[in-house]
Formats: sequence, C-alpha cells, structure tokens
Amino acid sequence: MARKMYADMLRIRQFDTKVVELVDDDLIPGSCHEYCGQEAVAVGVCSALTDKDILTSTHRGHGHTLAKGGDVGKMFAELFGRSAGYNKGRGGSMHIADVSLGIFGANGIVGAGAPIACGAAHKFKAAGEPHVAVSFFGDGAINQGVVHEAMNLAAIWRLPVIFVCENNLYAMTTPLREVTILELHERAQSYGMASIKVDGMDVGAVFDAALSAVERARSGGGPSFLQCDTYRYFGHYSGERHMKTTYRTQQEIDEWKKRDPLDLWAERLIRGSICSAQDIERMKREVDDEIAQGVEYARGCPTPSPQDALEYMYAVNYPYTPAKGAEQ
Ligand SMILES: Cc1ncc(C[n+]2csc(CCOP(=O)(O)OP(=O)(O)O)c2C)c(N)n1
Ligand SMILES: [Mg+2]
Repeated sequence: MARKMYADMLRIRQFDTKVVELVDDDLIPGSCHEYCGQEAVAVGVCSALTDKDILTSTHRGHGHTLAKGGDVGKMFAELFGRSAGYNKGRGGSMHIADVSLGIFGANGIVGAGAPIACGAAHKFKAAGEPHVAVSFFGDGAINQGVVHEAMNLAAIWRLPVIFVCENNLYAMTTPLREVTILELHERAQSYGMASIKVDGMDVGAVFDAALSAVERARSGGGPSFLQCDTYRYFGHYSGERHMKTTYRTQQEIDEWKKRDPLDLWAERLIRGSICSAQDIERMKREVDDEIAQGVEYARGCPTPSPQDALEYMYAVNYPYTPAKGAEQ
C-alpha cells in the first residue's frame, strides 16, 4: 500500500508535468488546471476507498481521476481531442469521467460536485449499500452556497459523504485570507459533522484521516469534512504561464516545495526500509514509460469525424430523431 501510494503520486506528477509540456507546445488544445503539488490529497483519500465508492472531482481533476484508477491513455486521448478519449474527445480536461470506476466527473462549475456526491450517497444509503461518496473541492468552493446546502443535507440525512476541501490558499488569484475568515474546517463543525485539518502534503496523514472518515460513513455515522492544506506548484491554469502575475511570490512557492509530497513520502519509505533509493528510481522510470506510452497511444488515435458532430448530444432516443411535429 505504501509503495503504491508513492507510485500513484508519481503518476499524477508525471502526467501533469507532461500536460504542461504538451499545452505549451500547442499539442493539447484549450487549457488545463494542473494538480502538481497536491498529489498527497487525491492519493491519500482514494487509497482509503474501494472500487465501489465514488468521487466527484473539480476543474483541477486529473489527480483525482488517476488516483481512482483512471486510464492514462484514455485521459491523454481526451486531452488531445481524440475519439478514443474518455468523452470521445469532445469534453477535454474538465469533462473526464468514468462511472465504471466511480469517477463521477470533473466539473467546470466550482462547488458543483458536492450535491452530486450527496445524490450518490443518498442512493447508497437508500439501497443499504455500504459505499461512500467523496466530494473534492477547493478553498474557493467553500464560499459557494451549493457546498453549504450539500453539507447541510448530508448532515441532516446522515449521508455517507466525505467532503474533502483542498486548501491550496488561492482561488484563481484571490488569496484565501482575503475572502474567508476562520479555519475552513470550522465551518463544517457548525453543521454538526466531524471535521479535521490535515497536512495535505503528507499522504500518510491524509490517508489516516480519510480512513477514519470512511469508517464513520460506512458504519452509519454520517458525513465528515477534511481540510487538507496543500499548494499548487503551477498557476491557476495553463494560460497563467503567459501572464505576469504577482499574487504569490517565488519565495512562497519555494518554501512549499521544500515539503514536496513525493519527496516526503520517498524519505519515509526509505527510512522505514520499505523501499530502497534504487526502488524509487526504478518506479520513476516505470511511470515515465507509462506516461510516454499513454501519449504515444493517444497521439495515434483518430480525431472525431466532423460528420459526427451532432452525435451523443442526447442520452435518450439515440440517435436523435425529432418527435412528430417537433420540427416546427
Ligand atoms: C460557479 C463558478 N464560479 C466561478 C468560476 C470561475 N472559477 C474557475 S476556478 C475558480 C477558482 C476555484 O478555486 P478553488 O475552489 O480554490 O480551486 P483551485 O483552483 O484552487 O483548485 C473560479 C472562481 C466557476 N468555474 N464556477
Ligand atoms: Mg484553491
């Protein structure tokens, strides 16, 4: 488990590092929100889940998807706009989902995953299934009304939901301290749910907190809230690399990088004799190969045909045929 957690964080780091390169080379159309720096949150939480548990993700969703078992090749295919992608190349970064793996979707609408997680959790509870739903969202989303409605609903119905707030200190260029008073997790306490602040750079600490929350949810104890303090290494989105922003200093970025989640965990694995330094290097090479193969696969996949542009617009009555008289 401890080794797998390192490999899973590595996969996310290498995936989004490659994404940065590909976006900057204009090979990925549109923009992406890279997850580098926050890997311990997605991996710590998802390592406490089973295949049957589900998650809802955010605009910064690559890490959550990979941590829950998302396929590297299909993800790159989606980012390249190829028909073999998760959304047939029509959605891109913010529309990656794989319901079969319990990944109920990235989401371009800040905070919008929280009620979806409640819906899934309500179904689990009503059907007597012992599964849990995780809602990932950022420190910016904590000021969205829908997140508070979702927390209230989850508390009053004792739903098996875990609200995971990834506090990377900024919502786009807005510092948390300018828009939010008190600690984020203290807000959840007011809904009567268990809430805790965790070091989001320490995958072991996130895992332990997630496991307690999962056990609480599975045993009918209702929702929990985890505030995971973390940091994003890149800008809010890929376009920020071409802007001159001043909202955070290089010194601040460097300070956070001193507590890099992968380095911290690698040190821990080596100190505990779980891995050798050579094992770590080998894992890096293996993940590098996996990422390279994913890119190669995706670039070799065809783009959707323009003739199919109107396909997949409707989930029912597919292929769509207008009802009699509806054309008027
Ligand atoms: C409802 C809504 N409001 C505003 C936006 C524009 N927007 C996109 S990302 C973002 C910041 C989100 O910050 P946070 O929740 O902290 O997540 P982070 O980007 O830090 O991961 C905003 C305001 C949006 N997509 N949806
Ligand atoms: Mg944020």
